[in-house]
Amino acid sequence: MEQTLILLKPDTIQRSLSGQIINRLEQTGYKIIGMKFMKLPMDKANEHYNEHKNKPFFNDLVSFITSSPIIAIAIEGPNCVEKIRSLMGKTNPTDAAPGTIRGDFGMSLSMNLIHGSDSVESANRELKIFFDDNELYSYNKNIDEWILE
Ligand code: IDP
Ligand code: MG
Repeated sequence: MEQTLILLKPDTIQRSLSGQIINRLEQTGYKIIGMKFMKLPMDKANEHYNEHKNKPFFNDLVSFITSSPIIAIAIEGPNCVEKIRSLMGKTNPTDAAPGTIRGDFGMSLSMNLIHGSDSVESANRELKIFFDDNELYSYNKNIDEWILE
């Protein structure tokens, strides 16, 4: 069973879109196993976006993600890393397909609403930045027998 990290970025909270986006994540049947509302400290932002540290947009990216609160969400379910990425849509909302979160709600590359881990390895690394082990919950939902094979 895979797990992945999602961040609802500052623009999502500022635009009051958290509920609509969480609804899209939940209605897939994937299980929320952790969730935190937080203002991301600079050191965690640097660690999270470490792979981009040499890119020209790195400073703007870190400034943006630390500028206002975010919601960090841990999700669990089969193939959730890839599936959540496809639900999010392409990085630049102007390229993202209608029906995707970025395609439906976004217009700007820097304010593209949501982060999702891009591989199982990234997910495992990123989840540790945002959640301690005892902040991720394993639990059953009776409805799962109608969702999971
Ligand atoms: P992803 O969020 O779809 O995984 P990444 O390439 O990992 O995309 O980039 C991380 C974030 O950095 C993007 O979501 C976007 O907000 C921002 N970003 C990516 N490329 C650019 C760019 O060329 N200019 C400005 N911001 C960018
Ligand atoms: Mg990425």
